[in-house]
Amino acid sequence: MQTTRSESAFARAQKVIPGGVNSPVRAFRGVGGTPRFIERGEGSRIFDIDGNSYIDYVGSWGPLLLGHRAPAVIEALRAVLDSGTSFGAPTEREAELAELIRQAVPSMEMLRLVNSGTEATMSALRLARGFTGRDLTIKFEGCYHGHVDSLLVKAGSGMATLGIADAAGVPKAFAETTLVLPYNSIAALEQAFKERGDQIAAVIVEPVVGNMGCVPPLPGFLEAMRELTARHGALLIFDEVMTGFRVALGGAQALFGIHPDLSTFGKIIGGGLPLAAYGGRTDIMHKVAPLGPVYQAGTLSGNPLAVSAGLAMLRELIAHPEIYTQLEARAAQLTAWTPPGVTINRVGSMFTFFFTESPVTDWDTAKQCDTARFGKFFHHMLEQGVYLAPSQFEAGFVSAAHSEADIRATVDAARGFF
Ligand code: HOZ
Repeated sequence: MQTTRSESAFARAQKVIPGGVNSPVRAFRGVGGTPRFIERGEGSRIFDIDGNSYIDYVGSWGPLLLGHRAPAVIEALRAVLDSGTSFGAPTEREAELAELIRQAVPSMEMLRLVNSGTEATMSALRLARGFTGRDLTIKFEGCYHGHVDSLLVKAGSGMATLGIADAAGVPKAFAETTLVLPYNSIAALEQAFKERGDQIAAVIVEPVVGNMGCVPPLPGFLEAMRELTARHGALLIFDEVMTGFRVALGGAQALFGIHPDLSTFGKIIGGGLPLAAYGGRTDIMHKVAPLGPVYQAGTLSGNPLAVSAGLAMLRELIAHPEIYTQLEARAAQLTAWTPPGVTINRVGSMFTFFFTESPVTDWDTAKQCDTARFGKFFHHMLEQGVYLAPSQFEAGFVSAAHSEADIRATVDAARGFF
């Protein structure tokens, strides 16, 4: 496979951008080698600048549920370009997008649009503190909620990939406001609430983890979290940046029947453009400025391009619920075999091939994986024209653009490794 143009693009980028990339996992440090520089995408495929094509299971890290250049999204973007790119003043379509999100996710009684998942979780957390008058947050080891100072403690995604336990630059006092517990441990949650229940503002969780690879909640875990937070006057925040509109139209909260107080969304709701949201109970959202004292703002929030792409995406998903049946079928086809020495986790169209024989239910079990062997598998797949996330600790995503033939080709390529 020819990679000379990617190699020189990477060398050039490394001189002006840290690691040559604008988000760490893209640098291939978790698997070695040269990141492929991408020229374009179409449907289920991406094409690099050397002319290689790949079946893509990254999908821009989740947003592209309909695949690359979904016609509805591209048409909406073409149309909005004729009216301008940003006004810093309200537009009608922002309320329309908020209404569609609320229609699909009833716990989002009111919401605020922001630009990234990090912004959404940062704002939700500040709001939880402002509402409860408490400072502590519980998060779970291996969960990643963006690069929010106080949440960069034992975080997943790039932190796990690069082996950074606690990020430099985070004031100790901020990190100390976060209690980190093992994912899926009801006992640890009960203990934390027993000891400090009256100081805990919120529990924030990826209801299905995507950022240590795909790790589903064990039965009863989310239910216990809901019960304990309610009993102690703490808020439950579901970080659905990855799972929202992916594991079900109504997100993980619909799949598991849990009603959080606040939620964060991103990725899919922006249709591949920078857009995210936080929201939830009306009485809590009334604390956000200008209604209340919790301040949060943004010049590009509600940006016309991003909102138009998001609207087009959500209208498609709401009009075609059969997309979720197809996603389930394709992802099941992809994971309906047991490679030796591998445990496959999957929830809907999110999946991970963990290079361990033991079940993966939390960070302790995820980190037992043979990451060197994963790296070999990753490069084998790349050579075969399949683009997986370049880290053992990230989820893969099936899109509605993946055909049965794509999945068959992927399984055939993977079988060739074992
Ligand atoms: N942290 C993101 C996925 N969990 C990766 C973002 C990116 O590299 O674009």
